Amino acid sequence: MATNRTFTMLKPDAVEKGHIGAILEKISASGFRIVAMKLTQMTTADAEEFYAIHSERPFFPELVTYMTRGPIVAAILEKENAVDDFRALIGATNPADAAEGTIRKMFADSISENAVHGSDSDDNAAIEGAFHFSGRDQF
Ligand code: RTP
Ligand code: MG
Repeated sequence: MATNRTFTMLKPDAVEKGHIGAILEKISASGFRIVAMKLTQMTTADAEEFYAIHSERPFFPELVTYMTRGPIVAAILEKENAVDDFRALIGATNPADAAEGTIRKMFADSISENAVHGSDSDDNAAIEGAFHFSGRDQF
């Protein structure tokens, strides 16, 4: 597999609960290199654009409120097979279904507030990384 990139957000619930350090530790220990990273907060317009694919879903208003209620950590990560390996590391969308040892199993409480985002394809990783970071902020 070629070395490539994915995009993540540590979501407001994870930041509120003080889990930034523990989650980043797990990400680093799993072999991901941090290419870009910042603490930031999404506006309503940001969240509506970022999650536009879900705009017709019943949970969309709740998702936008959740994702904008406090700071997040946004980061671009690099590793062989980054997208698939990171989705495996975070676990299923619903932490109740997530495997033992995954980030969502360890740090998330519900399907709605599930601690972390991971891109679902190489194309989306590039789009989502560019949403949050200019080229000069990627290392
Ligand atoms: P993400 O995009 O954040 O990495 O999560 P995912 O691929 O595992 O799940 P996705 O289907 O893309 O859903 C995006 C986020 O919407 C919230 N959600 N709430 N209440 C619900 O039934 C529900 N379903 C999804 C979660 O925050 C989910 O991560
Ligand atoms: Mg998704």
